[in-house]
Amino acid sequence: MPRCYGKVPCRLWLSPIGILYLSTFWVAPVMLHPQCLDFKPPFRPRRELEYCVMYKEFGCCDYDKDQELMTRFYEIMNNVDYYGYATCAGFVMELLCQECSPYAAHLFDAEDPNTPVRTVPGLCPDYCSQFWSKCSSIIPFLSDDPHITKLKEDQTRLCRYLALDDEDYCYPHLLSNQKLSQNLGRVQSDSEGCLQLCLEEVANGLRNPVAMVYANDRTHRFFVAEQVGLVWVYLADRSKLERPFLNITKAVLTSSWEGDERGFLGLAFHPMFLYTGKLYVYYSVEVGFDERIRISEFRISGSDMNMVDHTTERVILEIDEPASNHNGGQLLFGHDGYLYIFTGDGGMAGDPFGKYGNAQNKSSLLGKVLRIDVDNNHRGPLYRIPPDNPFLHEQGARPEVFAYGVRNMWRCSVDRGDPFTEEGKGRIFCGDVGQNKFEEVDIIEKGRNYGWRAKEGFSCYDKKLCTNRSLDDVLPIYAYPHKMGKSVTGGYVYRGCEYPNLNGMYIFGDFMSGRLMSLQEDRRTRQWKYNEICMGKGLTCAFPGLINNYHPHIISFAEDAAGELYFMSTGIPSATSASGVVYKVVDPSRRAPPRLCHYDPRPVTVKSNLIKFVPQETLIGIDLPSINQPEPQPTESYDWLQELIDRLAELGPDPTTPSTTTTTTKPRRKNRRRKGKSRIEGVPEIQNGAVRLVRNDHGRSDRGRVEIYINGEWGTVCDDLWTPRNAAVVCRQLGFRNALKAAKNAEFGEGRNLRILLDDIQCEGTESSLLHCKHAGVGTHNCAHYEDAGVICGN
Ligand SMILES: *[C@@H]1O[C@H](CO)[C@@H](O)[C@H](O)[C@H]1NC(C)=O
Ligand SMILES: *[C@@H]1O[C@H](CO)[C@@H](O)[C@H](O)[C@H]1NC(C)=O
Ligand SMILES: *[C@@H]1O[C@H](CO)[C@@H](O)[C@H](O)[C@H]1NC(C)=O
Ligand SMILES: [Ca+2]
Repeated sequence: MPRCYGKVPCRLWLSPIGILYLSTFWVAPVMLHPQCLDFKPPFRPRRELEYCVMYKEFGCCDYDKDQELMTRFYEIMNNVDYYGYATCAGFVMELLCQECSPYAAHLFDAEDPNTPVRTVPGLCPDYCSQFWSKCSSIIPFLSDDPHITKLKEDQTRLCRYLALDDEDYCYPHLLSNQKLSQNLGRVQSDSEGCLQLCLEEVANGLRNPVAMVYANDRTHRFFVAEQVGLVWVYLADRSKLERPFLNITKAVLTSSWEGDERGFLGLAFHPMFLYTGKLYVYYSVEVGFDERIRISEFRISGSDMNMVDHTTERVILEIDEPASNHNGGQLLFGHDGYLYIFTGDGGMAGDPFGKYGNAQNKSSLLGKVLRIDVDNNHRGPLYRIPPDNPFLHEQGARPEVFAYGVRNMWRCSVDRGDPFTEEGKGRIFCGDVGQNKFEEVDIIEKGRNYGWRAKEGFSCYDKKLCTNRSLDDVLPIYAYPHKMGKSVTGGYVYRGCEYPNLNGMYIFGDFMSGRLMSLQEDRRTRQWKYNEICMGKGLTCAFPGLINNYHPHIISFAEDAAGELYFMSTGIPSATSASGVVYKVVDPSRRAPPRLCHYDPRPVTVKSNLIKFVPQETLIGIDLPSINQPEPQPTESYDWLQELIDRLAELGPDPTTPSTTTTTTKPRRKNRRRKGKSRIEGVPEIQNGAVRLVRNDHGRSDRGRVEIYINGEWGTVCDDLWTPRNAAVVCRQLGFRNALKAAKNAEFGEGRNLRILLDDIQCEGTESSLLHCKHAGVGTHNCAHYEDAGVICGN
């Protein structure tokens, strides 16, 4: 997990997301969006259209539909004589071909499922009267709508019936409507260049989902790993197997503390999994008194293809972790077939270990990209060193090292390359989490130095190392300052089939700010162009099944077997909170032509119960009834924003109607709803007595104000009678061995927006939580926040 320094920074998301919600609410431009009669975005047909050629570049018809319309045209025209043909053929063709218009759903009133779909597109009055005067005799052949048949003698009434409310959008006026035709088919962006995308919910109820991978065995299953050490199988239809694929919760070291970076962190299937049955996992363990990261190999069960044989674990590599943060966690197979392992620098702040830190020290496996060969390891060593590893012959260097100068790469991916030209194929992209100022995105190259701790992003961190001529580091392709986010989550270059506009776009995010971002390379200059990604405003995401909001803590990204892009985020970043959701990224402005992205999954034999997927999320901010509300001022206040968000959520459409424009309201409270309906049996929420360390500034995670969770709320602890023994209970609970200091007088800031929950605590030092020590009753105190207690922990 990326680092997250406790409550205060973890919660900052509410401001940016709140503003995002606000802008959907205040701006809410009721703009049309391109949509076909099948409720999906338009596309460029694969095969050239022969009839409705005006929509051959972009529209809603593929070749088959076009042929069908042409057949209909001839059927209709069979009923008229030569004169009728000469005057009406053009009209009939135009009317029929509007099914291919990118705005077909609008022209045929198909956007509102409460009204029947029109048989004739919405016509502008002038056009309608021309049509009527020349071709009224043809109307019965065009439409079987009894209403139209009835009105066909009455031009005024017929044309009123065929009109659309908004004259700019009727046929043919919409053709000359600049706003509708410009940028048609391209990703829409707002005035700030923020790309408007939408999401589809794919899975939910997950506890800190850290990874989602596929097995490369053509089953199109996806495997989602939770930080506690569980991996779940989902079938291509998104149903989930009740029995876990892998369960190593007993071995995995983690806690319920929000932002704990330890746990089950990574998972990679062998590229030839179908034949080898092998997969690799990366997790935190406690061995004696040491914390380590472990990379293990497992094999699939011989009798159940949806289950790992838990007896097959072989530990490939174990590395001591000097502190509980910065554990890296990415595993992946490169296109060279080798296993890449991304470790963190070992933790604390500023990579303090050794003379110049771990990351610059090639004798250490920490702060590195490692590369090993795990093929044919059934006999002999568990892994071999690839013969072209860069430091094989450098004295003192570990031969596993592939690249160095890494702080804590959180989420890396391999680019599949352009589907046609293969450009970019095999590149490895990573997000490297920063220290105090910058988050960065890197492309990993063999033998290179990624700069840490000499540099953080483009800037110097350790001045002395930074100015050393022999540093010879690679700069990031992009770095962003902490006002945009404080913990990068690396993503993927989109190479899927369904959304051609996104091809080549590197999409990534930030765990702390909830920001989604994109980079696109200018092929000429090789410069990477940045664009933020926003959720589509107004009606942009008003397609059935799409949503326009997500939980803010972006934990990880994923690609499915077909190359479509996903991300995972949660509302409460605790390994025990089942509020994680998997989202698929959708471009509402354009899709691939129908059937292009079709695949037939290899059958899966299922021996466990299947749990059908039930989406929980809804589109928000659409067609809000006008309400009288004072314009709110931006503020940091948690409760105020939460309330506004709740209120907006309550105005959202009822999730049970597939309506895109419905104004039905249904009360819902985001967090409450999620807590109430966790659908995984027996999932503990945060335990009573759980603690976390919080600092108002940005710093080490081994120290901070003590906050405790009791009966559904977080609160602070007073320092009356606060002793090293009390501190020891807290530190051990958080996975540290010792308490170095019992801090008093709000040394780590005041938790003013929380209640003071405990006072007069007296521990023996062996209790498992402060609740088990002597203390005044919960909530009973005679102290104030300037006495908030803190700790500094150590190992
Ligand atoms: C995982 O295994 C543990 C024992 O190691 C067991 O208590 C737990 O119920 C299992 N979880 C699931 C979801 O099967
Ligand atoms: C480099 O790392 C190794 C292994 O951890 C350690 O023994 C050595 O002292 C470090 N070197 C320096 C210069 O810090
Ligand atoms: C620069 O780095 C090299 C290699 O790490 C080291 O040998 C040298 O002493 C450094 N020079 C200075 C001036 O620190
Ligand atoms: Ca760097």
